[in-house]
Amino acid sequence: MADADYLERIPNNVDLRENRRLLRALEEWQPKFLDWWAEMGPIGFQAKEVYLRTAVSVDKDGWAQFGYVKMPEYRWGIFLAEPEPGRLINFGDHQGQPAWQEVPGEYRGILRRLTVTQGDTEPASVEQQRHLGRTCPSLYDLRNLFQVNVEEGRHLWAMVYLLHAYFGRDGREEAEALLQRRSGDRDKPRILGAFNEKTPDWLSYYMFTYFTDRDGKYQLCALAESGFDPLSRTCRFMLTEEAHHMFVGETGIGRVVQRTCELMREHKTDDVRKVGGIDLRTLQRYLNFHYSVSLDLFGSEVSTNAANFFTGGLKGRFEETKKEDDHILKDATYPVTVLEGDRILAREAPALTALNERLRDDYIADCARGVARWNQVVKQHGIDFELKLPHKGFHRAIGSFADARMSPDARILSEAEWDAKKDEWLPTAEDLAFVQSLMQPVTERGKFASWIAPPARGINSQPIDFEYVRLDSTSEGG
Ligand code: BYC
Repeated sequence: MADADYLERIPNNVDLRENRRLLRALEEWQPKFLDWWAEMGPIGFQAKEVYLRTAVSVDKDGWAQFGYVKMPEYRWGIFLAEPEPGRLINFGDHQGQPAWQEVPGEYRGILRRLTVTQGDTEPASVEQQRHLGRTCPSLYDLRNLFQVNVEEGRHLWAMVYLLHAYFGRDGREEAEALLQRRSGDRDKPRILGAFNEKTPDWLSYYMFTYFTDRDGKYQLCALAESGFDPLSRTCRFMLTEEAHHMFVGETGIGRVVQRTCELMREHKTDDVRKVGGIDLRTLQRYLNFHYSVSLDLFGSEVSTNAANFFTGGLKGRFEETKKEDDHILKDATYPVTVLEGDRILAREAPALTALNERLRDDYIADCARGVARWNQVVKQHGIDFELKLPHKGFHRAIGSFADARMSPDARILSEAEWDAKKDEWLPTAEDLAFVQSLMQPVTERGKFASWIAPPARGINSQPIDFEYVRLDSTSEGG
């Protein structure tokens, strides 16, 4: 195992120096990545010093270092978790065989597709968030946004490394294409639905980092089980960074809930819009939207792709090795929620084809835990309101519920009923305009916008009023 080579042009712990061909290929890709970052990365602030965490090794303690960095100078590197000597394939038809260090020929196509699909989400999210810096609610939040952005950039590097190192010419072409697709572009959109949606305001951003980044966690956990060892090790290290992204989402929404409740109490009103807050019903509508588009990211309830990924040993279940079954699942079943006519039924399906649904169910249970924590805040303020996850069939575009019209509490509706009610359940143009009207930048140290409470603590033990972004570090406009 090579030590982390932090001083190289491309920091890495994969011994790049010893593999001249790969090094050259990645060094050719690097300026294209930087061009993409300049064109599609955060607008403004590129010349400002930001207090960022950079991955410098894969040690559990001390894998990152904090310091002021200008984003284009961030050390995007390639880091894989330490290899586990003697690691085996733990599930599917190849169970018990040594994990693959090279791509098995028979799975080349599927593995490439999985790698590309994962890789595509990373630049997509940076593109979606590129306008947000200008309306930040505080320097603390601005820094967190940029931290997430540069790390998504690093996650793109992680997938591009795999494509270049293991998939030859096809891989190099895919790596180019990852820089050419654009979130929301009609002609060359990003691959998965949620990554073509807009993230127009900071409430959407927190919802995205809570719900959509959490899909990232579950997909990465499933890929970390892969029998293709380089993919597994890459995903394991990405998960260490991913935790912060979900923290930004959970605490972000929690702070909005907190502020809203404070305003409700202080002004004795539910209508906190008048006093510069975001009312709980609007929060619920945003939640409904982001949760439902994130549920789509798990694919159809019944999927032969998912069965093939598993049987081939390429993508496992969440916490595969902790499960006590045969890890082959040929005889097992799993209850899948589907729509038949206008009835919602739980049907036992073959466990192999139900793997998307199973991962989605693990994800739903995790989402519910954060919602319960936000509801605690509401309760502590003595307010009678509960945020809820809608039914998993609500507002879906993929799978059994894709063509259905359904209320959040799972009533099947006619088109006319849906049209009459949908504005109660999903953000309206007016909601978006109102939230947008609150998005006035707050960049004074230690100050926060009216609609969000300060965090409980700062980053890396720094005080809350720390200068997380040095806005006067150059003369470039913000
Ligand atoms: N939108 O059998 P099906 C993250 C396609 S997020 C559009 O139902 P399958 C991050 C599907 O591709 C994690 N298309 O599903 C978060 C297939 O197309 P083809 C990203 C969709 O294949 C925040 C067809 O429908 N990682 O890291 O079992 C910030 C039938 O597919 C969608 C991964 O997703 C959709 N929502 O599973 C930054 C892991 N859903 O083949 C980053 C890698 C399905 O007919 N990807 N389709 O052309 C996978 O494991 C699988 O591709 C999926 C879909 C789970 C996405």
